[in-house]
Amino acid sequence: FLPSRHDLGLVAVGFSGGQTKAGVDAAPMALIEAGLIQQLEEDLDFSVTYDGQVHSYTDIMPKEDPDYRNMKKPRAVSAVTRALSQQVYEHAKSGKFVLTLGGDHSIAIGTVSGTAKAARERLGKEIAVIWVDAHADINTPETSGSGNIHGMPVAFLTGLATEKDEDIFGWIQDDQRINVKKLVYIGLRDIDRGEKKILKEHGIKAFSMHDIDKHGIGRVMDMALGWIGSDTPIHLSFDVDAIDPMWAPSTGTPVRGGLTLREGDFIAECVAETGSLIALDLVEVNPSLDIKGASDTVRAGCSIVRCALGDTLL
Ligand code: B3U
Ligand code: MN
Ligand code: MN
Repeated sequence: FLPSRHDLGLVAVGFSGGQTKAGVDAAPMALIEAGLIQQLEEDLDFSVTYDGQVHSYTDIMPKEDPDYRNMKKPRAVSAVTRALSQQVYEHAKSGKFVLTLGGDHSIAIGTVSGTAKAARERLGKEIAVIWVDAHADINTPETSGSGNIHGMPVAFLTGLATEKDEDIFGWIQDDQRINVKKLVYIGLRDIDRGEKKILKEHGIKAFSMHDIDKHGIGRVMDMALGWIGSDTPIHLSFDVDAIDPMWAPSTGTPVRGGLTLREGDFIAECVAETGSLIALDLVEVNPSLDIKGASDTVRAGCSIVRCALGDTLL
């Protein structure tokens, strides 16, 4: 069921509306300027389909966007993720691996819904999602303390949060959703009280930094991939803040005590090794924060992408 080994669809999403800090919209250009596309084409032999633009979706932005159910910019995030979902779906439906460069993590509402639907149609399968992050991003609008939608994408993708209004995520259909039992977290270390309750209640598989310290990243990856099982298409959603700020400081909500640079790459390598990876998101790189560390953060991002695409496997 693999996407044809070396066809890749790239979507660059310059969107920051899922949180309040400017600058995360500049990440796709920074990653591309660092040579990412060239590395994919020349070193990894991918044929890259890219429309050559960083999408900011200005033409579909709502004129007015007051808070709703505690969510900030709900109509903007909804409109952007709805359009992105269609872009990702089209790449995936045509059998391409889909690489999405964010943007803040709210964009995963678009990417995961797109691959979930395409995998059902093309492969007749439910996808698994590996969410690598310091945070669980599974707040519902009601449990969220911040109202920032980048802390809620998993709740909307699993159906734990729903909304009827088509302009506020009501467009998400069942075939675009994922199963909570096919979701695995790695790298968690900053989880809200309400999120902990949700993880427990729904028996969601999660490997925190504590688990990584206890078992080592090798065993954790065996357990994570064992939970998913073989023959399951995998969407990897990688928040750069999973990596310790020592290597990736330029991100909106850095949390100390994270993955080493190698542990981050190792996670991507292990997923690549399964041969089941169908899509990758790289999000939350913000080159305007911690300017000194911006080039390190961009380099870490490029490295994760290359590893997920099999660069470092023998
Ligand atoms: N859980 C908090 C903080 C947070 C989530 N994702 C990031 N930060 N990057 C929230 O706002 O929901
Ligand atoms: Mn995140
Ligand atoms: Mn995060």
